[in-house]
Amino acid sequence: MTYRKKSVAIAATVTGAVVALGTAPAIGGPHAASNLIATPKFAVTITWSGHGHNRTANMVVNGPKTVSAGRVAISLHGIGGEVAVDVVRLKSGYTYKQAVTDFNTFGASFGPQGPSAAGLRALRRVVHNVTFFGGPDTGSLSHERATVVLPKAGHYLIINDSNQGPTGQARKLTVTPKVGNRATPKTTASVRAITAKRFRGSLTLPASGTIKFTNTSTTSPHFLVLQHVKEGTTRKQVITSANSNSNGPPPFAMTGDAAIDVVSMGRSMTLSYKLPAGEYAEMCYFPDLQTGMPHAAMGMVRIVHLQ
Ligand SMILES: [Cu+2]
Repeated sequence: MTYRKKSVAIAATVTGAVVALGTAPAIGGPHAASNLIATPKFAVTITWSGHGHNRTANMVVNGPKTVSAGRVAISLHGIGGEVAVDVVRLKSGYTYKQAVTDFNTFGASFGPQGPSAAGLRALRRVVHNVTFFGGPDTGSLSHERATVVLPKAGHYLIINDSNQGPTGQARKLTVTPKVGNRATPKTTASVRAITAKRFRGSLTLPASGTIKFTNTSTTSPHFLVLQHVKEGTTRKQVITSANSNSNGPPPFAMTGDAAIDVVSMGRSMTLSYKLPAGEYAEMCYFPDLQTGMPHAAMGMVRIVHLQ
């Protein structure tokens, strides 16, 4: 049972101006197969070791140091617990170290009344300075595959986001201008996160297959947790649980969850996974930029079925 309240997944985004530059991510254009170039592949293994406060997750990335702009594939293997990666780009003048500090400042600022004003400013600094292109989060699984789109040339980072937030470990990735088209993975369901902090899209998702996740919000990054729940569990029950302070798993939680790490506004990715069939709650725990409240507690929960 790995029901977790992800109140502090790292956030980030980009200014509207930069979003506007992103041409539509390669969504199934009719390209002749002969025009397609190979999709760069990264095999990422993250291993947990140690105990208690000394528990650390170490990331090893196998893959190219330089790729041309476009879609890249990430296969993620987690050993010893849930692991996550995200591909990010930082605004000039802002470092990954600053992002980690700001994120931890936000997380440490919670008191009985929620995060402090300084903590919320730190959260908004992260969101303002980091674009999250997404990545896989294994949840209860040990393997997941994802594809993310790196839209243009620049310096990117593959970050180890396994600690319910950034661990500080990152691998540099240089992206050169686009040189050709790459295949778009076949997906059989789609999930959209919208500005109103709700999920839209397919009500039936594959139990074993590939889904497309798009953040169409204009105001906030989002992520997606697919949590297996008992058949008949209502959206209201899940929202009530997200608002409670109890730490144990709620009575409706069942074994099996998979997740997508933070995705900035206007970005899209695919996730491939294998989970038990049944009823699931789609949830986002990204913190509200004004209050720090996790989106799920504000109603960002949707009931779907995997089959
Ligand atoms: Cu959200």
